[in-house]
Amino acid sequence: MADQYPTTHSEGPAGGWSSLKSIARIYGESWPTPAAIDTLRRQNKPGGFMCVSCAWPKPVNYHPFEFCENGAKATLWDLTNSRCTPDFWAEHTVEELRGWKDHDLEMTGRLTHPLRYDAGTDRYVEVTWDEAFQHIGAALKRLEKESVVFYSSGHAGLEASYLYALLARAYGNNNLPQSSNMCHETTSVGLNKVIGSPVGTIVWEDLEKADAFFFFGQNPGSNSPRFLHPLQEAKKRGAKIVTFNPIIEQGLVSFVNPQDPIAMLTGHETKISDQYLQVKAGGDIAAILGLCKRVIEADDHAQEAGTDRVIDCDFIAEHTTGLEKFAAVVRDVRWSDIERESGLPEAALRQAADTYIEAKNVIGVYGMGLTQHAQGALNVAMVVNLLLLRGNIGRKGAGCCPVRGHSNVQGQRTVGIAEKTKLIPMDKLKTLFDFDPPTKDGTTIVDAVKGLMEGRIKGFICLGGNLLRAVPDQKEMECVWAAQDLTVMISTKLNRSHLFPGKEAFILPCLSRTEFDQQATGRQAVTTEDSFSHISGSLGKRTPASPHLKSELAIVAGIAKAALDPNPKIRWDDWTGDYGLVRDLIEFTYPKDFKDYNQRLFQPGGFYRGNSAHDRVWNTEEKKAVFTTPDRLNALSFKDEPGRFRLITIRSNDQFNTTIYGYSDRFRGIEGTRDVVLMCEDDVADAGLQPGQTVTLVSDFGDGKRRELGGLVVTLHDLPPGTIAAYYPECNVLNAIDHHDELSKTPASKGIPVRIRG
Ligand SMILES: Nc1nc2c(c(=O)[nH]1)N[C@H]1C(S)=C(S)[C@@H](COP(=O)(O)OP(=O)(O)OC[C@H]3O[C@@H](n4cnc5c(=O)[nH]c(N)nc54)[C@H](O)[C@@H]3O)O[C@H]1N2
Ligand SMILES: Nc1nc2c(c(=O)[nH]1)N[C@H]1C(S)=C(S)[C@@H](COP(=O)(O)OP(=O)(O)OC[C@H]3O[C@@H](n4cnc5c(=O)[nH]c(N)nc54)[C@H](O)[C@@H]3O)O[C@H]1N2
Ligand SMILES: [Mo]
Repeated sequence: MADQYPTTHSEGPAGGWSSLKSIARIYGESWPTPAAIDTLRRQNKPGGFMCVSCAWPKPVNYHPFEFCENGAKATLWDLTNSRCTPDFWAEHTVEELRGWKDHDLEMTGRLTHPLRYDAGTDRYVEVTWDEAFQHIGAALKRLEKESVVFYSSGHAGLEASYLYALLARAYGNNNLPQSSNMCHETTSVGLNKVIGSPVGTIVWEDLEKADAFFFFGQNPGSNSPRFLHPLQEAKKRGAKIVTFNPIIEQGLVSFVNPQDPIAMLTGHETKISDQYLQVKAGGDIAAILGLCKRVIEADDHAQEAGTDRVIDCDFIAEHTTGLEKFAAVVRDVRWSDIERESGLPEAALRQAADTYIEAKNVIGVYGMGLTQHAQGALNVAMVVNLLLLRGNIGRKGAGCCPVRGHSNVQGQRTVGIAEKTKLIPMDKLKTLFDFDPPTKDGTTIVDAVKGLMEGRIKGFICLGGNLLRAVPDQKEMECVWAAQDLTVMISTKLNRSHLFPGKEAFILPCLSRTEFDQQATGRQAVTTEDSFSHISGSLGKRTPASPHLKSELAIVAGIAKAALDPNPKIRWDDWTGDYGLVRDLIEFTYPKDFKDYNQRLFQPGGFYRGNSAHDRVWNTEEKKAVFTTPDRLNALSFKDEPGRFRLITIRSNDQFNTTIYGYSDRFRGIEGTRDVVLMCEDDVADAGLQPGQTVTLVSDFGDGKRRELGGLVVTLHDLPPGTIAAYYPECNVLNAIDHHDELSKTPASKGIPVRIRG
């Protein structure tokens, strides 16, 4: 019977031939010349360009093709033959385009000309760069300084990002939220709180020395596929992998390396996870408590028996604080409570804990499955608790590995894109540029959206991204976004955020990192920082998609010149002509991180800017690594009730965030549609539904606002009862802007309370 139902199946191991087929589909669709392959060959290599997709590091000993399915798609997507020219707007009004799907908007191709919105005809029309800058400058001068937000998605390189942050501060505010406010802000705040470092602590060599990897809510097969290579190597030398994830993700089950000809011919797959624990959405606090309970119990037994201790007593005494209080709670908590809250049996947790104990060096990996919860920071602190017990931070082969999203999302924060003033060396800015930087903290994304809703925010500049589609309360956002005085989108492709223009609205098309960037002093390189804090130069070689494009840096400089009063210390033209001068400024501002920056641009694998926790220096308030005592057993902001589900919003491997490449989520066996809600068989039956039935999800956040998403086909999937899943960004109409991590304000996109209407 079951096979008559719409149900999902996995299409074999991650990677392999289907990965190449999937790349070939994009390749065939959008870039039919062999030169594209040459571009891929240079991806992530010294002297080549750094991937436009995710922030996974670039190894020193790279593969002949150092890219993955995901990165290849992102590159080819940028290199498309299609163009969204001014002619396109002759045929379509903005109103009409609002009915288009994300995929179809992006398929119009690369944006070619600067555009201004014309309300009379409801179309974008061509403008010159000069006109665009003058209008934007004049509007910024008219607006109150606090009412403008300077958003950036993690695409732009370090040089443009540094100048963008300078633009905001010279203009007069610190309103510099970034995509990480919806992503790893939980790490920037939560990890920093407990180990004094806002970023992961491991480097490439640690991957090669780890004996076990514990994965919590990160999906390397889809989102950082090059991670599968070191994992495969790790498995070959006998390392163990334990995974906590409500969904069985194919990339965490098995992998065929598409760059290994023998594996490709023999179909030899590497089994990835030794143990896969389908934790309930939001159940990781209880699950990790279970692991810690077993570790403490084993240590108590060792003490009684007089054998070797299980916890690392020397490390704990010298480097940590708070163990006693934490251990007391761990001893007290009942297995029955842990089982109920995590959805995992005691025996399975004990087995996982034994793997943890047996491994000398352990890396804790995590992603959005931990960060995007109401108690995301506590989730992160729990991973750190587990690692600290056996000294697994700041030692070779061990550490904490949050896997970042956009290619330069981490680096943008490093060079000043931050709303929190305490993170910025304002004195250095004052010395360098002779102005008084604003002292008030700026807005997070959540605060910016609330500011829009309350009418306080009146102008938005977006350096990349598709903010309207990425944030909660999307329907309301569409109205309040369009009510602004000024919207400026610096973009490569058309997206939904362009379709709700403010009173004055501009789309400014920029170069992609794959493209040749020619300026007054010659060809320019840009730099990015990866998840392991390594910085690499990137040189684009392709002919730009249109002769009218400008680099992101040049666009930022153009806006700044028009919006700010002249200042002899702020030399926008010189900097635009020579990005090396901007790198000098960055080195002056952050001397420890960027020593000899211009000389080390093309160091293989990138140059390391260091990490205090990696060296066991703890920049926390306590000057120690902190054990956090949890005050609750799950990461949700609501209780279970009959008929209420925990909705996970998921990404397919055929999308990069709001960019939808196609409708094939082949790892999960979902083809041809994204309009599905994945549920387990018991939940479907208990809710009185039928597989294949079309349903509406209704938010159960309880603030009285109506939030619904209809047209979703009930599809059977292997999930823990009570946990259901549907795609991001479509589901963002269901989440509330007030539903976010308590500490960092990262929207809680992985545990949205919903009901189902048949
Ligand atoms: N192909 C592709 N690559 C990408 C992106 C993309 O959209 N597409 N996006 C990029 C960006 S910006 C980012 S931030 C990263 C995101 O990469 P990831 O951090 O991997 O993010 P997600 O895929 O959203 O979620 C990760 C996993 O969390 C699991 N999960 C959900 N809820 C829970 C929970 O409560 N507990 C646990 N243990 N697991 C849970 C989900 O089943 C999913 O497998 O990827 C980057 N790379
Ligand atoms: N429900 C739910 N919501 C989520 C998430 C989730 O898991 N669930 N994930 C969150 C996460 S992790 C993130 S990071 C955000 C993503 O949020 P954003 O970063 O705002 O969104 P993207 O989809 O990455 O932005 C895509 C657009 O960026 C532009 N672009 C692409 N390349 C470039 C470039 O090189 N330069 C410039 N200037 N523009 C470029 C293109 O115009 C493209 O349309 O969404 C968040 N929202
Ligand atoms: Mo992200």
